[in-house]
Order: sequence, then structure tokens, then C-alpha cells
Amino acid sequence: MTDFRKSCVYQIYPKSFYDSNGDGLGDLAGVTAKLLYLKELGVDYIWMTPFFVSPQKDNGYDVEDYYQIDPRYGTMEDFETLAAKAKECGIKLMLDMVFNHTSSRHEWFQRALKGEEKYKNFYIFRKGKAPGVPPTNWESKFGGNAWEYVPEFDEYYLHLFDVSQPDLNWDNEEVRLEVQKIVRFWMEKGVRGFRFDVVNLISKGEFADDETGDGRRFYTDGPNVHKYLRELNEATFGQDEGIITVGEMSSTSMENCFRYAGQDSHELSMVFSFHHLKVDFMGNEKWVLVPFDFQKLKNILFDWQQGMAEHNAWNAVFWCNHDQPRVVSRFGQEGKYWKESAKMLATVIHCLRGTPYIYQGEELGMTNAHFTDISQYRDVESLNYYRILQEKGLQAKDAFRIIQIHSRDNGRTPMQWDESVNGGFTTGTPWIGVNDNYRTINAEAEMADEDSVFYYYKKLIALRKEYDVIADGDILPISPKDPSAFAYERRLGNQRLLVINNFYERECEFCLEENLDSFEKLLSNYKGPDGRSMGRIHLRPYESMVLYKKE
Ligand code: TEU
Repeated sequence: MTDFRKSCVYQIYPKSFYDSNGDGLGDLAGVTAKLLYLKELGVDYIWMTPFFVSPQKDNGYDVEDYYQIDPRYGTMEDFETLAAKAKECGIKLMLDMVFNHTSSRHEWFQRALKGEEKYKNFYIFRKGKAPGVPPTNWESKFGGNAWEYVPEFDEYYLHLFDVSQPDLNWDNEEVRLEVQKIVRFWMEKGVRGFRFDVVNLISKGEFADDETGDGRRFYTDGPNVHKYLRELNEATFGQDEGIITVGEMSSTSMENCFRYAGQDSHELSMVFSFHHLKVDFMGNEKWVLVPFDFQKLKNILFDWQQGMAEHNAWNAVFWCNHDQPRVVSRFGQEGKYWKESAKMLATVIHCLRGTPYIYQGEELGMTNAHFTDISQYRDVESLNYYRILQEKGLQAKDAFRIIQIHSRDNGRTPMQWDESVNGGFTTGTPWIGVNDNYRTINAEAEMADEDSVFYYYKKLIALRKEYDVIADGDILPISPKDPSAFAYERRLGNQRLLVINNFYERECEFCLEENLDSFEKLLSNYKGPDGRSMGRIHLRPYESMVLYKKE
């Protein structure tokens, strides 16, 4: 059985990974072509975001047919080749399953629209409160009211995301059986992992107006999520111990995650939660510009680390994915200390208790997009909010600045392979612009430099396999209120690991009740001697180190 505690998952956004046929879109054959790169990095799983047939309104998170590969990404044969070749490289596949909603083009929804009761009952149709007034005031995550009116029925359907993504009705057993069939189909194709998209939203509670918010309290971690997850587990992946699962949990609570990812709860192997990535929001409001709150970041990560450990539940740990800006631009820096800060951020995450996830390009220190015009953006959410912010009275340039910082497209620019045109991603016209810095930040250059961010990630992945304390140890924050340092200890029996990071460019002094000189240094982003002296350490800009001792 794979020990997912010692594993590392690498996320691929196929559309932006590698284009094998010059049409400007990455594809499955492109992933196959780069397997040796991933093997060199040392990852155990690749999670690929959806490549099923889809109108691509939300880049594949709007699924039209769960059993077919979208021709833009290739064929079933390409998938089978990828699965076979990945296996030869010792890499397992994790697929992304979007079951909270389908595309409005899915046959089920099309038949629902034709008035077939069976399929109307696959979705959530409700009468309005009054003529022209939707059933509730809930807001869609992509902006606007979450209900769309269908004149033929004089009813509305619920879409927590885009209007083209109607929510499925999980209270209908037929829906749950269809979902099981799909999971089994991909298990039979050799898939060894599943990521379930926004899976804590599948069970809606009461359909009532939210007087104080956007409605999320009614449908987040809803009444039957645990029950439905256990049912899915028992009927599908739970039959095979080697399969790992991760649930994407939107605005979840820790108490619920104890159960979603509890060792004995028979739901999922682990969870993604996002609270630590809202520290540059204003409350839940993402579309504002505020500096990140370092203290809050530490508090949230440490609370989750310790809480989940106490309840024998397991985290996925990560900074980046296809919905997030690039972490080096967000919490590190792109300037003089680009490399040091990228490595420091990697250390913070990879030594935590949980399974680390790397998002494509993160291991190269890829940065935000730096687009200069709204026409360069592709993401439905960014385009919607650019409009909404202006409707709310912002000047176009101010709305644009917010999009530049928070857009999901920051993470979706093509992977930078080499210094050739388009960073070697495609010989055609890329579907979204390549970041200009590909001439300096690219895989080829980093693989030729043993001091690169790439090799640093490789070392972190290997350390987790070598040192049980990283996979299995307890977690103890060190001086959690320190204004500059992000430091913690991992402990397992007589093994101790100290992870000390300066999160800022300013130098700092850090003190511990400990003789640091007695620890062996396993890894650092600076070469040569460091500033340790008994129980004190002087940390240089973004300095990061992993110290180890067996007592
Ligand atoms: O994302 C869920 C989600 O709610 C967020 O990450 C969301 O994109 C962000 O909060 C908006 O600010 C998942 C997928 O990862 C995302 O790509 C999809 O668009 C979304 O579900 C709908 O399927």
C-alpha cells in the first residue's frame, strides 16, 4: 500500500502544461512527453485537472461527459498510454472529479430542460419567491445571484458557480449511483487517486435567504455530506486500499475535516482547506488589495496542523493550485531574493504534517502573470469580477489592479520549459500568454543548475521519504508570535526536526531554549556557515533551514 504520508502529489493543469501538437493547448500526450521530468523531480502522483468532454466555460470544471476525453486533450488511447508510461516511471494518476455540478451541456441537464421529470430531479429546480424574485438571495461564487430562471418551467435552477454549471441534486439516489459508476469506470482504467472538487458543497441544507451573508452557511458542509462520502467510499474507492483521495473543501470548518479526513471515518484520505490562503483577503472578500497578514497565516496553519493531528486526521499541505496566484509573488518576492524566498516557502510547506502538493511551475519558482491588459485574461471569474467591480463604482484601472493580483490566471500561464519561443510550451499560439520571464525562469535552465529551486524541491521530496519524523512526527510551533520567523518542530520518538524560516527580507534574530549547534543541518537555502550560536540564530533575508537530531 502506498504510504500517502511519505508521498508528494504534483498537480498538472493539462491545458497549460505541454502542447504536443502545436494547437496552442496543452494535452495528454504532452503530459506523457514530460514524465521523465516528473520522475527526476521524484513525485509519486500526478493530479490532473479535468480533461473530460466540456465546453470549457470553466476550463473543464464544467463536465459534459465524464466518460470521454475532450478531443482538445486527446483520445482515450492517449490516456491509456499516459497511464502505462506513468506506471513505468513509478508515478500514479489522480483524477479530478467534479460532482457538485455538471456542465449545462451534459445530457442530464439537456433532458431536464426538455422537461423530463427524471432528469429535472438530477438538479435543483425551485419556484421563485415572487414573480422575478429568485428562491433565495444566495450568491454564485463567480458573481451574481446563484439561481437562473427557466421561463418554460417558471422555475429557477441552482448554480453555485457559473450559470453553465448547474448543481446536482445529491439527495436523489439515482445521482449518487451515477457518480459511483463514473468513479468505478476510472478505477478500472488504473487510476490510483481522486480529487473531488468542492465536495463539501454537495448536500444543500435549507433553501432560505441569508440575511447576513452570501448563502454559504446554508450549503457548506451541509447535512448529508459525511453520509454521502461514506457511501461513495464504500461503493467505490474504499474497496481498494491503495487508492488515495482528497476532497476540496470550500470554506469548511476544522470539525468537519476531522471527519472528512479522519483515519477511521471511511470518508477521504485528506482534505484541502483554504483558510490560510485568505490572509490577503478582507474577511471572505477576495476582490480587494490588502497586504497579507503573517500572524494570521501562522495561526491558521498551526491551528489546523495541531487540530488535525489531535484528531488523527490528515491534511493536504499546499500554497499553490490553478485557482491561486503564484506563491513566490504572493508571500515571497520576485526581486533580489526570488530564489531564496521560493525555497523558503517550499520548506515551510514540505516539512509540515500532511501530504505536500506542488502545482506545476511552483518547483521552478514561476511568478504571477503580469498581464497589462484585460484582453489577456481568460478566466470566467476574473472577467466577471472586472465587470462587477466597475459596476460597484471602481475605476477601470483600480479594478484591473485587483484582477492582476488575485486572478486565477496568475497560476494558469503556460509552464516554462526552456528559453525558446513561448517558453517551449507550444509551437503554435498559446491559449493564454506565456510569462515574459521564461527566458530566465525555465525548467531547462534549472535542471542545469544544482542550486536551483527545482533541485531544492527535489531534495524536500526526498527528505520526506528518508526521515519518518517528517511524515509521522508531531508538530509543535516555536515562538508562534515572532514577527519574522515561521518556525516549528517535528518530533517522533527520539527524532527531532527544527524547521526555521525567516519569512521576510529584513534580517532577524531568533532565540530558542535549545543548543542549536548540536543539530545537523539537512537543508538550507544559503550555502556555507550560518548564524547559529548556542540558543540564538541570526537569520539572513528569507533564510530557511531544516535541522535534525536523534537524541
Ligand atoms: O474551486 C472551488 C472554489 O470555490 C474556489 O477555489 C474558487 O475558484 C475560488 O474561491 C474563486 O475565488 C473548484 C475548482 O478548483 C475551480 O477551478 C472551479 O472553477 C470550481 O471548483 C468550480 O468547479
